[in-house]
Amino acid sequence: MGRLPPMKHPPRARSIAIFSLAILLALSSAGCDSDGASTPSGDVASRAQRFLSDADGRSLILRGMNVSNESKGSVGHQASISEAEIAQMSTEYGMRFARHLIFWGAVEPQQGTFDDAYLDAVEAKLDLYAAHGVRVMLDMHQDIFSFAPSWGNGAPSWAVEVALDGQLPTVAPVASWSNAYFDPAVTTAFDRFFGYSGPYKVLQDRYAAAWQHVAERFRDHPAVIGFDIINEPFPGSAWDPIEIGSSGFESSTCYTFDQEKLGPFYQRMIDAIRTVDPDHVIFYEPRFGAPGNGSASYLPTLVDPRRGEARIAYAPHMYSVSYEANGEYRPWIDSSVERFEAARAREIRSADVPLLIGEWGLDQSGIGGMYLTEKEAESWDRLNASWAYWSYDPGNGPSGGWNPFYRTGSPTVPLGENPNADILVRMYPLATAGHLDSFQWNRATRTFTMTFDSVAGVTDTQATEIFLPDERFFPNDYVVIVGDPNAMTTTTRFDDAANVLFVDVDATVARHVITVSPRDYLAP
Ligand code: IDC
Repeated sequence: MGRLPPMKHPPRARSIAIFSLAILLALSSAGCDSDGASTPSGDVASRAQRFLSDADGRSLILRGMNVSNESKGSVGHQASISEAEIAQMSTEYGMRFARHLIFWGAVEPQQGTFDDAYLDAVEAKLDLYAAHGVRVMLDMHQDIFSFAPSWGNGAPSWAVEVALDGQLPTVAPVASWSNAYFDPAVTTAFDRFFGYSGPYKVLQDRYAAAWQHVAERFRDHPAVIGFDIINEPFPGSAWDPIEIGSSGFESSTCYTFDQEKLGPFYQRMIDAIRTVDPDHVIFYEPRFGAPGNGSASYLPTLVDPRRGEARIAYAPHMYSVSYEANGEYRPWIDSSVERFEAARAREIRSADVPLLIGEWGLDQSGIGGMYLTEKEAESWDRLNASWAYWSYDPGNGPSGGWNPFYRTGSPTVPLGENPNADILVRMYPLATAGHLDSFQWNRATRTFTMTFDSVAGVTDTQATEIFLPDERFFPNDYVVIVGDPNAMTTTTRFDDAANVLFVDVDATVARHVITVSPRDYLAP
């Protein structure tokens, strides 16, 4: 064990690497167990977890916010997040990722006509993210299918007219926004969108064209790492209410929806995007509904037609139905977090894709809100998941419902913190120079631990970067312990301006353990 004091170094220039996925399959037994016996083909348990990675081959964990809910209804559908806010989010809170909302209805307001002024404004925001080391996934958002009057957001009104044979029906007001999915017009629009047949084929064909336009426009932008094909695809008339609360069952009508409608839709979109952009990561989500509360997704494995290894990643959402309905915690909510964790772990193993929780969040003011927030955050750490919290809308003030941050009006410290910020701001490995095995942030003891394995060509040339807001977590200093047998060759340096700890380990050692703790906790 070697104990290394933190060393202060001048900030290192940060650049956004061109994104690539490293091949990180377990090299060990390749089809054989330790006795040399063959394991059944398709056994994915022995496969190492796949991560998003940077151009240097380091495993990335992306953490940040959905930006933003307000753009659903703001003028020009733009987010108001400022450069000062982005800067504070990145350096002070470690939010170096944005799931940035865009909308089909804003991209293609008239059939066949793209609004490039809209995309210019999106690009201006992307420039700000890039300047502050924030990576971005563009999310083609929708709720309740469309921007058509009284519907929700997403598709242009013309698409509703196509889906409903020239009509533009209104959607009846509902107590809770997502109940509008069950409006007959909305259900029919989704059936026809995902049905991909007859005169309704044009819906997916135009959606693909819109994605091609967006991908072509932003494929060279340094902030952009990938594209989230569609937000929360609703199964339409295949919706199965019995599934909620279960782990999922294959006789559900949603099984057929996933297999025969949603899977082929995703494959069509992947194939379309790949004609203009071979490199960015394409993210897909399970259907809206039960999977978000812990049930299985039945999606087929998607194929990436690009040359080289696949760059497809999984971006599911988690919202406890019970907490949403009751506005407070109930003990059985724990089991939906556990089912969610198990289902997602199984699905990423079987599809062999990286995991990013694209949305999660709740109203912290309900009883048990903080407890549930922490329960989920710890689950994401156990899954080695990237995430984006819902959402970045810092307008609600210090008592603010879901928001961890609110606007103070100060130009120097533009954001103030709500109580849940204390859970959302965590230590985590930004980039691991090797294959990440596990990591954990213990808020009570302020102790961070990570374990990773050496990867040739990465561990020997790159440093591991850990988000470490030293003044926030360690007012009395901290201690870094690198648990390599040969720790004398380990060096650390700390970028004070960026709040990043760099650790160089000895690449000849197979496995590395790094612990960061308060100095007075470990070294009195
Ligand atoms: C919610 C917003 C809310 C808005 C509603 C409909 O918080 O103000 O009225 O959308 O546009 C999702 C959606 C996401 C939701 C979020 C929280 O992807 O758009 O935002 N949520 O309800 N799925 C499950 C939850």
